[in-house]
Amino acid sequence: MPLPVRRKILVLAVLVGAALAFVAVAYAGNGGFGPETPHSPNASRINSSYKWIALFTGAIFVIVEGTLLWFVIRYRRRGRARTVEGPQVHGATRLELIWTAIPVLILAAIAGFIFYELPGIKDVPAAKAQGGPLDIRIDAHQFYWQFTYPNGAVSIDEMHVPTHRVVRVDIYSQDVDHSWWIPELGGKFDAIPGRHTHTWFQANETGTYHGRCGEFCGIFHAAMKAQVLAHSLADYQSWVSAKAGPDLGRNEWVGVCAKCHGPQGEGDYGPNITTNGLLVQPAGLHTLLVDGQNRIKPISSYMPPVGRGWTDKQFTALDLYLKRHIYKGSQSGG
Ligand code: HEC
Ligand SMILES: [Cu+2]
Repeated sequence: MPLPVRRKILVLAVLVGAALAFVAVAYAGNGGFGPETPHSPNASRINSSYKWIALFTGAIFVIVEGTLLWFVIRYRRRGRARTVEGPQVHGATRLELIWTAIPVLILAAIAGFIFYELPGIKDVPAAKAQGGPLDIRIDAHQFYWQFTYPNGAVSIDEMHVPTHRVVRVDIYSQDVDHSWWIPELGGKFDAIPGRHTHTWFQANETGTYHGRCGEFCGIFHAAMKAQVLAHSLADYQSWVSAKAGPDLGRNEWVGVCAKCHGPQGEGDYGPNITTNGLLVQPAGLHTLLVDGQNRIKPISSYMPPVGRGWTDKQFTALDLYLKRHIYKGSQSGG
């Protein structure tokens, strides 16, 4: 014997609950249902593809859920006994043809659109008028991004670029899989050890574009934030030729070591290193940075090979910074 249900209250509660759930999603801080506003031609093509697909999936959602609701109401029990069977229907050739043909057409429309947009997403524009793309090398490391500019300048976690310039990025990994992703500037590209991937973007206005590593890569994966700072051409040029060099040591400390050893080297996930003589013994330190280390068990105290692929200039800049600002022991090195 089914319990008497206060139907109206139930229906009302479900409707109010559903409405609240949608409101929460619409106001969520992630920008709601849609992707970020694009600021690069490839990103806006990805965005149009998203909208084109959303059009069909949205319509299908409304039709399917609408029909479901309609059937639930139209064919409700109306006091019939629970054991009574409904009419048995066999075959409906015309309906079956329709619901096969329509999805085929939808898939063709989606595939056609994507193939039309793809070259504009994937292919790096020749940018002849600009003298070719600006090439920046990306090295993904546990747990930071390293950017190398055509003049040899290096920055960590922050990429500086001029606006309105095609930037080609060549992506490498020095250890495990990572993934380069600045949503406002285009799609996601994996950094795979032993392989080389590339993508591009062209920032349409000055500003800061945020991204983060899109592939879980270890304990400090969440600290692998990347920022693209788009400047005017003059600001970019003065940064890359004059500012990048003097800031290198500090940026390496902040972007690489401080994430694990604390802002002053006082210790955090990694040990306190302020009085560790290695900080002022370049040769030993370089071996540690290139090989990584895991003396203190368990494996959770692993120091990755964070300096793999570094140039002499990078090591020198770090050595100088450590000596001046971090090392607190006696200068003999203990
Ligand atoms: C992902 C976290 C992480 C990062 C990044 C990191 N370290 Fe470490 N570091 C550790 C851990 C963990 C240990 C302890 C390793 C062990 O088990 O021996 C350590 C150990 C050390 C030691 C002591 C080694 C010894 O044998 O006495 C020094 C010196 C050091 N790190 C310097 C640095 C410097 C300089 C940087 C930046 C270039 C850096 N670390 C970046 C986690 C990190
Ligand atoms: Cu990563």
